[in-house]
Amino acid sequence: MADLSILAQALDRGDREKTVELTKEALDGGANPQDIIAQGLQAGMAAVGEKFSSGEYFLPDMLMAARSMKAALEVLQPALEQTGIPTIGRVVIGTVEGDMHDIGKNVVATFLSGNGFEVFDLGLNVPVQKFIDEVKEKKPDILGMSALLTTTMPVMGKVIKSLEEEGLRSSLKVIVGGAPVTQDYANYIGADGYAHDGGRAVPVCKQLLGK
Ligand code: B1M
Repeated sequence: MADLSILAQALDRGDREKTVELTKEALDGGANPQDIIAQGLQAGMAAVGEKFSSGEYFLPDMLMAARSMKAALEVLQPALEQTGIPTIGRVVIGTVEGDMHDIGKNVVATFLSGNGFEVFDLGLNVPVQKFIDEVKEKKPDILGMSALLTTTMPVMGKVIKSLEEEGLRSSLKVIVGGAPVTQDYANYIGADGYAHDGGRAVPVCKQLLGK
């Protein structure tokens, strides 16, 4: 079994080539893609975040780690996307306005589409009005919002308020997530669901739709 802590270290160093190589090795060696993400890639990212907080790392270090993670996720994507599963429900998802973090949101979107959801990914830095417009147009069963900054978390509440004002709130379920988001915060802003990570987003979304 692959030692995923070595993968975490390669990502922490921002070594894209090694991160991709070790991800391929782990996958070929039979490791579960979800474990590769959680114990390898996400663990490496957590170390990067801590070093950024302590002043050991700077913005370029975070960017190098982000690029390494994106490249590794591309390797994992086919394994995460099973085929032939009937559509369970339609999801519109995005990272809220002011927030340029999209890696976690991409992981959640990949997990959902790999588990039978039809996913419309609006990308990052999505304005409140864009969420509303897309809900009107795509008529999703679920709206998913991601926020990685304490300063952008409140935007998720603003979107929920706008949905209410537009008379759209009762027609869909809302799930929120992102590193600083908690179940308590989700309850506070009136979301229907919260997931700590991409793997858990799948059962939460299924449960929200009674599946
Ligand atoms: Co930034 N950043 N960053 N950053 N960055 C954090 C978030 C930070 C915690 C680092 C730190 O200080 N320790 C900190 C936030 C502090 C705070 O608000 N409390 C921070 C900061 C301060 C900043 C800047 C302000 C830095 C600066 O400019 N001085 C700046 C802000 C830019 C902006 O958004 N306006 C900034 C910029 C960046 C980069 C652009 C360099 C890069 C992002 C690149 C990208 O995403 N394309 C970056 C990175 C990489 C990070 C860290 C290191 C890693 C984030 C990540 O990708 N994690 C991060 C530290 C950390 O989180 N430990 C940090 C891996 C990812 C798989 O996990 O995103 O948590 P995560 O997603 C998980 C779960 O959260 C959950 O499932 C995902 C998959 O399992 N989840 C959901 C996420 N969304 C969900 C939605 C759901 C359900 C679950 O339902 C819809």
